[in-house]
Amino acid sequence: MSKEKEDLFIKYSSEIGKTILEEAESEGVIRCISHLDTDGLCSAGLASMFLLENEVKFHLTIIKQLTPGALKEILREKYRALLLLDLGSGQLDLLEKKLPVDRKVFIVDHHPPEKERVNVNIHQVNPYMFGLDGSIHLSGSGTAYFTFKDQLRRGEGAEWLGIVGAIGDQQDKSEYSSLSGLNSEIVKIGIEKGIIKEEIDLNIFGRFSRPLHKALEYTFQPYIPGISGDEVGAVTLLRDIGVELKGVNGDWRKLSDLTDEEKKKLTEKIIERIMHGETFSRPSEILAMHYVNLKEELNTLRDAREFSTILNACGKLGRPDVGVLLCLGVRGEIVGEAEELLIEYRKTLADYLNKILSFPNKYLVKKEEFIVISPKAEIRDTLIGPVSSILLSQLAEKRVVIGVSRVDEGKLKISGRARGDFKGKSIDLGLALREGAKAAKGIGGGHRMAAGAEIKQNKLGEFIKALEENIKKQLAEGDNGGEP
Ligand SMILES: [Mn+2]
Repeated sequence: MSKEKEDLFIKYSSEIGKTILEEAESEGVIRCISHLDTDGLCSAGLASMFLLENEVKFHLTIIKQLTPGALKEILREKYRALLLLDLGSGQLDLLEKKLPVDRKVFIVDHHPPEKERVNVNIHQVNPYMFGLDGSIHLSGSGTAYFTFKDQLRRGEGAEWLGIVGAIGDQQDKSEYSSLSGLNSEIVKIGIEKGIIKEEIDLNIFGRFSRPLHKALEYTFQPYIPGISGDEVGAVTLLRDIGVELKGVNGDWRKLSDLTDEEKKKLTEKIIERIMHGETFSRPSEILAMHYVNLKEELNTLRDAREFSTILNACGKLGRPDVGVLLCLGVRGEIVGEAEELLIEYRKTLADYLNKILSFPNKYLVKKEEFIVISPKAEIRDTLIGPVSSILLSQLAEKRVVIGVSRVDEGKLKISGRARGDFKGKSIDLGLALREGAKAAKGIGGGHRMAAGAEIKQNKLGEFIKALEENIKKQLAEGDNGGEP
């Protein structure tokens, strides 16, 4: 049944891709707008690849959100064809209201569409239109992949970008953190073409690229007590189990340099630590499905999770241009810039976490079902999402973390993260944030496990109250035989 839906989606997306190309060619240029996260950057990379290979001019901008203000500015320009990537489906009302009759918009997105029918100048590709779940089975870049793939002449690395985008949006929710649905269809095509390899290995960042003790120190998902964020702890653990830190040539050893025997010992030790620690991480999280780009020569860019993190750092630190160039296969100096951004990004996240966890009474507000990071923590708005994610992975007792960050104009940006399953139940955080934001006269929504909102600063109390009510309501309904 779902196969049929998938086939219909694939056929439809390819048709829209053809229409986009025809429109862009007849206009001579197309205006592209994409979202500032890994998935958005991969989507932008795929769209750029599609337009470059077909020799169509385009003007690309990466934005945080399609707000009324942002749309107004875009529509002030003279471009008549617009291509929205990894955004737009949640702003259909706004687009319909504001779009002049002589403009056409193409939306290639995977967020839940605001409504089914749209006016004739708005063309939308979205897995939800075919009953497919855009929160786990296909990302924005996956949607872009199916939209553009039949119009690509070379399409080198197109599958890779579809996969990295899905990883960036945390759609790796199947066994061993693997991809599913149409995402795994992209993986299959990549494997057939000989550019992608799947492998199950320790779930550690920097398998090919980082000294092992450093890689362990930087692993936060799963959170390993005494090792995550603790270089000395990581070195001690390796010494204890007799793993040499340096190889015979004097270079730091990486996870990929370990013998099977060493890897086995390390895995056992890590599982032991997790089981005895008071974190939520499950021992099974220590293994993960890894997606490897066989055509990539650089170790730092070969693993999909690592590539995704680098792109994320580029976006979050204000250099989406570096990210898009990486997606397009540009190497050389750009790689150095990206690696510096990653270092800065990790350091900033670690500093924030340190700050929050050192003064929990000052920066965290504990509610029955969730925990709030107070705006007093002064976390940069582009980093509040990742900080919430990491905090959730470290707090055993909570199902939801709500991060609140101040932005300009007296507004608050809210970024929530929820566990898929907690004490046998799950909630829809997108719905909860939408309801919370509604009560606070703001906007909100998103996916089940990751969602966001924007409200005025003086409305935080009302927002939290409505959010709490909605979460409790969802949990109560879950008792009555609703979705587990
Ligand atoms: Mn996305």
